[in-house]
Amino acid sequence: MPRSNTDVIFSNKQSKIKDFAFDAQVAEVFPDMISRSVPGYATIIDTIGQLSQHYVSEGSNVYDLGCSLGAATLAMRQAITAKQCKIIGVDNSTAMVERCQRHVNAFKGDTPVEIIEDNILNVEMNNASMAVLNFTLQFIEPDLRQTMINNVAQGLNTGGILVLSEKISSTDDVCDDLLIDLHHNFKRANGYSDLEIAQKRTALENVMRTDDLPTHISRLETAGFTHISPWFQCFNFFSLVAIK
Ligand code: GEK
Repeated sequence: MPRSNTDVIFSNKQSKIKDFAFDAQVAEVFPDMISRSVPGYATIIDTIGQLSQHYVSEGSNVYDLGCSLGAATLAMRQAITAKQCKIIGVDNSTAMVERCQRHVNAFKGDTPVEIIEDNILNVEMNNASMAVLNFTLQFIEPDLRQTMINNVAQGLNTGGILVLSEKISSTDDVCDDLLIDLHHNFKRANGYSDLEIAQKRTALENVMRTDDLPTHISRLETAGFTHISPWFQCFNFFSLVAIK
C-alpha cells in the first residue's frame, strides 16, 4: 500500500461535528488513519494474505467486502497460489473505489481483480472459497447484518472461509470502559490529540454501531458456519475466522 498523507481531519475544533463519511478527504488519508486507529491492522492484513494462500481454491471467487483502498485485496493477490481465481472487491464509496482501482493497477499479480462500486448488501456471491469483512459489518444497519452474513454463508463453498474483523463492545460496562481507555491510549501514542479522539468518536456515533462478541458468534452460527474461532483481539478490536 503506498504511503498516504497524514490524517489531520479532526485536529481543529469543529463547531458542529458531521457524521463520519468515507469521502474524498478520508480516502486521501485512509492508510494513515486506519493504521494509527486500529490496533493490529497490519497483522490482520498480513494474516488475511496467509489465509488466502491456504483456503483459496482453484477456479473460485474471493470477495473483499468493504475493500476501501484494497489492502486486503492486494495482500490476497500476492499470496494466492491457486489458479484461475478472481478477487472481487466491493465498496460503496466512490472516492475509495477510484483510489482502490489505482492501487490495484499499480501492482502486478496473476490473479485478476475486479473492483465494484456498490452496497455490499447487493452483492450476489457465488462459488467463493474466501470472503473478507475487514471492519465493514460495523457500518451496516444492525437489522441487516444477519442478512449480510447469511448471504456470505450462502455464497461460500463448503470449506470456504470468512474473515470477520470488527470493533466490539462489551455488555459489561466496566470492561467496556477499560477497553475504550486502552484504545484511546493507543491512539494518543500514535499522535492523535484528545480533541481529535473526542471529535472522531462523536462523528462515528451514529455511523458505526458495534456488537458484542456473542452477538457476532450467534449470527455466524445462525447463518450455518460450522467452525468459528476468534484468532485476534487487541483491546476492543477483534478478528475471527468462520468456516462453512
Ligand atoms: C481494509 N476492509 O482496509 N457497502 C459497501 N461498502 C461499505 C458499506 C456498504 N454498505 N458500508 C461501509 N462501506 C478495509 C477497511 S473501512 C473500516 C474497511 C474503517 C465501506 C466504506 O466505504 C469503507 O471503505 C469500508 O467499508 C470500511 O481492510 O474505516 O474502520
